[in-house]
Amino acid sequence: MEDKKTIFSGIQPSGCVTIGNYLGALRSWKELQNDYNCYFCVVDLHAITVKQTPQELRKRCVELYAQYIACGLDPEKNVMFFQSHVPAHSELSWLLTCNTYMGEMSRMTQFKEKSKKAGANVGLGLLSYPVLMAADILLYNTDLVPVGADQKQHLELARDLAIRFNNAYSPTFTVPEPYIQKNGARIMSLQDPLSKMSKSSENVNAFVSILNEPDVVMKKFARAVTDSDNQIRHDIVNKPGITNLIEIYSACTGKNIEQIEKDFEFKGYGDFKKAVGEAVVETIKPIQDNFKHIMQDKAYMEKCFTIGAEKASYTANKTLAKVQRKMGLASKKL
Ligand code: AQP
Repeated sequence: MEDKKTIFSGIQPSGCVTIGNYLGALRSWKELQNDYNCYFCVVDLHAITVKQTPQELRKRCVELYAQYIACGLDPEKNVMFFQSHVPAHSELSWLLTCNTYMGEMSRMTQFKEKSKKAGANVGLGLLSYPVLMAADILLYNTDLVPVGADQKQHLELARDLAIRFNNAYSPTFTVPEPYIQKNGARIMSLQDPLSKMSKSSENVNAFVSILNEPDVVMKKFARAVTDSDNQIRHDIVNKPGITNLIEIYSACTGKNIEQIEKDFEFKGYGDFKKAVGEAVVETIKPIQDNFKHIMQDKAYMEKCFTIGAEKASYTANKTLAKVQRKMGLASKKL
């Protein structure tokens, strides 16, 4: 196990996992667990950068942990835990914040986008959250971070902070590299195919959750925004809606784009949307069965996330202690 490279990744419990999170992230994490030392975290501290209802958030945290297991992540092979159960994340985040410049935070694209939605009262957490993400990664001597295009800028910050700290004090952090996923699809919103599918979207027809019932999935695909020429052709510029559906169908069935275009050459959008819906229903059905089963065994989950937090804390606290010492914080022994 020691010779393997380390991977850290997490999803925020800001909603139920979508087919975007699954096809773009979780499904490939499942492949990684055999070849890497993996830390899979439910990043609940990230979710509170926007307003949450406490009871709902608490419920979503547990459900997300269960969804990790339902999607095939094995708590015995990986370190799987809740971010808030390992206080070193918040502590390192502050220490790194003191080594971060305002300018590098305010130019983050995701901050600019999310703060527009937040209006006049933009929370400070929304600005500083990439530093928390850097802390998440750097605590575990992470070699590789699986990232989608939208997270590249944040990983770049984690690298910059690691290099800056290593140069200012002495070599401490492993500088993480992006892990480019093999079949990492980027799934777009069903209502606005120019924006990515997001679990926290206000329009429930914009995303398909992995726990949606079959009839709900079929309806959402039937309502998916497309264009009017009725040709099933992959063309990201002129036909983003149908292109997104082709990508989803391809990710679920394993068929390539040319094959799909050929199979549906003489069919209309109605038939294709039905086929995509069915392929998604079939893909998520085993996950839903697993999820129901896991949610009935709370004792098992509790055992898994307690052990996960213990293992994570062991490594995280070692890194944190090193950083505290190097920065000159008060010693516990004289
Ligand atoms: N639409 C997507 N297609 C492919 N991959 C996606 N990911 C997210 N959306 C898509 C990948 O899922 C992982 C976890 O993401 P996250 O929950 O930490 O944050 P996010 O990227 O902001 O995901 P959401 O669903 O859009 O959450 P909200 O609505 O809260 O902002 C990441 O690996 C991401 O690349």
